[in-house]
Amino acid sequence: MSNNAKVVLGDKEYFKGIPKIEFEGKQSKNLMAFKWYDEHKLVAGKTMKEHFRFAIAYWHSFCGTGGDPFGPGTKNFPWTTTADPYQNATDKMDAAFEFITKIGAPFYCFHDFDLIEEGGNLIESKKRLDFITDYALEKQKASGVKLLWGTANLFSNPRYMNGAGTNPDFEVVAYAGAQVRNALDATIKLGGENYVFWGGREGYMSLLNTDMKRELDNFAQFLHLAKDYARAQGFKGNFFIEPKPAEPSKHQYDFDAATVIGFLNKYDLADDFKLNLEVNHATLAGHTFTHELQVAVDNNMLGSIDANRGDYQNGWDTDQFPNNVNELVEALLVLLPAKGFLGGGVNFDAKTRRNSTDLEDLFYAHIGGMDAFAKALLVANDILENSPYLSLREKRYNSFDAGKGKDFTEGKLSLQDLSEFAAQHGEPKQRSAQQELFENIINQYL
Ligand code: XLS
Ligand code: NI
Ligand code: NI
Repeated sequence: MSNNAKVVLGDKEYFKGIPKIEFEGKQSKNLMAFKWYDEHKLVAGKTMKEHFRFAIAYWHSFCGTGGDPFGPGTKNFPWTTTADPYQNATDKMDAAFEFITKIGAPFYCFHDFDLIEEGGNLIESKKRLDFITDYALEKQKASGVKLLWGTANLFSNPRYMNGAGTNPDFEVVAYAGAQVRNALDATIKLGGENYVFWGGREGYMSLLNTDMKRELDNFAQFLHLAKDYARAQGFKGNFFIEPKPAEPSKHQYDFDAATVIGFLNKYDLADDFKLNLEVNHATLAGHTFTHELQVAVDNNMLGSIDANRGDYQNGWDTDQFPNNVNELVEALLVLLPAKGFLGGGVNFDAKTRRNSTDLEDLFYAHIGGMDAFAKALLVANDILENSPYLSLREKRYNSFDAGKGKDFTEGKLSLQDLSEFAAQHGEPKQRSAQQELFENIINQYL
């Protein structure tokens, strides 16, 4: 069955010769087709489309031309050809919606100034955003593509070099507030389902010149103002904080899932704010992605994910497209039983390599990422439904299911009771954790 997306073009076709990408199955040799991602396929009661809610990241796919500290961009995007920011923004949006509808993703995500270049002052910036969001509204209507989340870029402009909401200077905090207000307006206008805060400069380069407590208190205050404003405008979606331990700052306050959950609870923000977890941010924090997912799920805080992967030999956010099915199976073994995201989906916060310079590469990258998730979903579901995986894990805890173990769980025992029990039973019998057996189950179902 063909996917539902309707290809929406502007005045011209940017990805010429590339048709709408269809599901053709594993036996297909067509490189421009899905082998595993069939948006209609039902898995554990939901279609693949509903499970993932895939979103395309505006910044990487349509803005980033591949510049790095050692050289300029390499990608000659045919939609950034004029000096007029308005024309550029319109062309870029035509290209974006052409791509999004050809790949068949139901959602997209943006930073305010991915859509259109920031103006010289707040008034001009607001005017530009009003213009481009009018156009985005038309494009969304024509295509059925929806906005998964919007956000404000509070890290690129030099004014934010010392932070935005955590800046030691109130003038900068206020400016950031104005920018967030406009980004919230844009998100709400476009029916955005969520709103993200990622704090690349909300942290420090040196603790010597930093009053961490004051910055965190201010940050919480800032988030409260943003939330109150959006709620007053009728925004019903979730706010997400996206943890990352470092880069560009030496230390970022939203270090990892556990740190952010502690922060949200401390400052009374946990009802409105959930987490947007990114794979490569987890690994930078010294965790597996699965660990971060589990922390979020266990705290009922899993809002959304930014899909990508890091490089195990590099210590930074390489934002490569996901392709490791084995690791994704482990992630889905956490996600599937959790029954989905709190409002979010799977956003490809990933970029093609600097030397992947063909327009086709953007398609291969997303096809690969979507297929990897789809295949992992099938495997994870098979494991959960047909293997002894869950029961083996439960069995490790069965001493708490009855008798004194159960009494302990229910708070019925004292430390004195534990002593008596231990005295009666003596040295506990050794019980294997069977790690290799658990690992084998994944390979068996791959
Ligand atoms: C950067 C972040 C960023 C957020 C949105 O590392 O992943 O892209 O997702 O601001
Ligand atoms: Ni991200
Ligand atoms: Ni990132």
